[in-house]
Amino acid sequence: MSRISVISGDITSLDVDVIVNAANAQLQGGGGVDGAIHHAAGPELLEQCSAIYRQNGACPTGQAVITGPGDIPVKAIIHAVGPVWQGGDHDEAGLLADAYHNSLQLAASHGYQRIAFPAISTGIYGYPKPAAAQIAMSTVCDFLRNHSLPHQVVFCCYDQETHDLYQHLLMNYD
Ligand code: AR6
Repeated sequence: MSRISVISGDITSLDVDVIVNAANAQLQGGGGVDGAIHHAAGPELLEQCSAIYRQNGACPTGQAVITGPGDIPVKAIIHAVGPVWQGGDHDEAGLLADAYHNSLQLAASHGYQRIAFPAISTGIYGYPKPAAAQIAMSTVCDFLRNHSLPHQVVFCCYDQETHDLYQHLLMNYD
């Protein structure tokens, strides 16, 4: 699937239109990629997130909201809330797929061409990396088959294991 690429690195330094954050339901920043994004974006991002939280309340698991980019040189940031891994029988797979699908939907509705995802839920939220990679890849491939936007999806991997998992899956989708 030529519209998908897999790279290693820090999602805050990519040349894309929109980056996805692995956020928490309160949109209040945290550790992992969320911490890196808030650190790079500066205090304006937290203000925007707090305003959304004040207006809408918590962002349900599997849903996503969009903000401006603060100081990060992209057009927008999508904050998606992935599931906390609880053993697999709490609809974690469906909710993780929803987080990817709803992020893609938001990006498409704003006309964005290039989007980058981190491996949502696979850090602090404890989702097993191989299963999460499979869901990420199949959800994105299904979406791209049916939509012209976003045109390009980048899976931004922060560790070698995640990179190898995505690379292997991508070869099987070609
Ligand atoms: N660029 C790309 N990927 C990264 C970066 C980065 N700069 N930093 C970490 N990762 P996590 P979660 C990878 O824990 O599991 C926060 O506190 C990381 O190696 O960031 O969805 C939120 O506020 C892993 O592969 O997100 C929530 O409370 C992936 O990003 C909670 O953590 C996701 O790991 C969300 O947990």
